[in-house]
Amino acid sequence: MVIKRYLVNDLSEGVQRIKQDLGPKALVLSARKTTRPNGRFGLLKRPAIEVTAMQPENTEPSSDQKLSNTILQNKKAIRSALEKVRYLENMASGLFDLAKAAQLGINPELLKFRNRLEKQDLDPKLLSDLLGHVISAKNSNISSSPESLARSFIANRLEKKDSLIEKGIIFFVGTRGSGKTGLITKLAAKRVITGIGPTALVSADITSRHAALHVKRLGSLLQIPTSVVLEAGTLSNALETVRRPGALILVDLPGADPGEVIATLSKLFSQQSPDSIHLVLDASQSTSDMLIATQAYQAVNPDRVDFTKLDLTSAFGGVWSVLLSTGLNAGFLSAGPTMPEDLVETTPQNLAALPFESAEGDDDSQRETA
Ligand SMILES: Nc1nc2c(ncn2[C@@H]2O[C@H](COP(=O)(O)OP(=O)(O)OP(=O)(O)O)[C@@H](O)[C@H]2O)c(=O)[nH]1
Ligand SMILES: [Mg+2]
Repeated sequence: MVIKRYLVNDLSEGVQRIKQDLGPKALVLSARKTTRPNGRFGLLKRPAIEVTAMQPENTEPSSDQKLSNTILQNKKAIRSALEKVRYLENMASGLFDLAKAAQLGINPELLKFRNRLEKQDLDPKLLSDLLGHVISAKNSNISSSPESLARSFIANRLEKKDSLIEKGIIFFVGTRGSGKTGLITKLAAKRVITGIGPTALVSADITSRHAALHVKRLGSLLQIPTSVVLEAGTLSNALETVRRPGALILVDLPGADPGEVIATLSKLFSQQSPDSIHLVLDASQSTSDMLIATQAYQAVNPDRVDFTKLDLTSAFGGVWSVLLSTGLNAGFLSAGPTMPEDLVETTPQNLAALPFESAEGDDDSQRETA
C-alpha cells in the first residue's frame, strides 16, 4: 500500500496529479488548507491545499494465482464428476445383477452373496461347494441368511479333532517373515498373564541374532526359562536347560521359504521330535501362495496351522482353503501387534466368521454365530 502527500493550488489539480501518479483507483484520504513558501528564499507564503492519497494494494490475482485457481476448480469439477460416475456405475451394476438374477431365475440375495464370496480369494472348488450348499438350502426354503448358512457349512467342516497340547515341545515353522517369533512371544505373554501354566521359550533361529535377542529379552521380562540356540547342533541342550515338569516349551525356528524347508530345518529336526509342529502362515498372502507354502511344509509334517496378519487383509478364503484342503487343524489367529490381545485360539466358529466380520453382513447372521 502506498500513501502520498501532495501540495497543490486547488483540488482539481490535486486529483489530476494523484491519478497520474497513483493510477485511477487511488483514494483521496484527506485534504486541508495550508500555505507554501514562495519568493526568494521562501520568505513569502501563498495559500495551498495539502492532499493525502492512497494507492490501494493490487488485488488482482497474479497470473500464477489465476492458473492455480483454475486448476483447483477443474479438480473439484473432475472429482465431483467421478463421484457421479461411480455412483451411476454402482447403481448400474446393482440393476445388472438384479436383471441377471431375474433372467437366470436366481434369488438376488444369493447373487449378492456370491459376489461377496468371490472377493474372498477362495479356491474355486471350495467356492463352488459352498455356493452349491447355500443355493440348495435356499431352494429348500430354509429361512437362514446365506451368510449364516455359509458359516455353519464351514464351521461343521472345521470341527476340531483334538485340543492344543498343554505341555511338551512345540516347534513353530513357516516361511520367512510369516510371524513366527511374534506369535510365540505373544503366546508366551498371554500364558504368563493369564496364569495358564508353566511356559518356556527357546530361540532356535540361528539365522537371526535379532530374533534371538528379542526372545531372550521377552523371556527375562516374563521371568520364564529361556534359552538361545547359537548353532544348529545345540538345540537338544537348549531344550534341556528350560525343561520343567508340566511346562509348554515354545521353540522359534528359522524362516524357510518353499524350496528351503529341508535344507534349513533338517538339522534342527534331527535332534528332537517335538510333540506338536505349528505351521505359521501369513494370511495376507494370496491363497495360492499359502497353498504352495503348506504343500512345501508337508515335508516336516505339521499338525497345526496358525494364521497371522489377519488385520492386514479382508480376503480370508486362504485360511478356509488351506484348512479344508489339507485337513490340518488350526491353532492360533494373530491379528495385530498388541500383546497379548491380538492373539486368539481358533474355534470352528471364529474361523467360519472371518470373511463376514468386517463386511456389512446382515444382522441375523452376526447374531446366529455370536
Ligand atoms: N500387522 C501384523 N503384523 C504382524 C503380525 N504378526 C507379525 N507381524 C509383523 O510381521 C513381521 C515379521 O514378523 P516375525 O514375527 O518376525 O516373523 P518371523 O516369521 O519370525 O520372521 P523370520 O524369523 O524372519 O522368518 C514383523 O514386522 C511383525 O511385526 C500380525 O498379526 N499383524
Ligand atoms: Mg523369527
